[in-house]
Amino acid sequence: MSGDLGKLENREEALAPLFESGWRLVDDRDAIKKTLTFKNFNQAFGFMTHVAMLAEKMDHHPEWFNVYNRVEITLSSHDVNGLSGRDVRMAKFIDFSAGRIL
Ligand code: HBI
Repeated sequence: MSGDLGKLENREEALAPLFESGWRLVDDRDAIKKTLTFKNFNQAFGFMTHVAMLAEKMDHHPEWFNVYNRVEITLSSHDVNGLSGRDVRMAKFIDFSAGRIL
C-alpha cells in the first residue's frame, strides 16, 4: 500500500490505538513489541501461521520468539531502520488474529 514504505508519519495518531491494545515501544530502537499468551501451543502456533501468511504476502516479517503458549513479537522495518506504516498494519492484523483465538 502506498504510504507504508517510508518512516512512519503521524506517529502519535498511528500508534495510539496500538498502545491501547497493549503494544509498547522498545527501549533501545524504533520498534514496537507485544507478548501474547494463548491457551496452549496449538493456539500459539496457529496464530503464528496466520500471521506468517500475511507476512509473506506483505513481504514484511515480524521478529518473534515462541515458547509453548507464549509469543513475543517485535515489529520494525529493517529497510527504514525504524517504524513504518507496514508495522502499524501488521500490528493491527496481529491483534485481529489473536482476538479471534483468545
Ligand atoms: N521485514 N520487518 C521487516 N522489515 C523489512 O524491511 C523487510 C522485511 N521482510 C522482507 C524485506 N524487508 C524485503 O524487502 C528485503 O528487504 C529483505
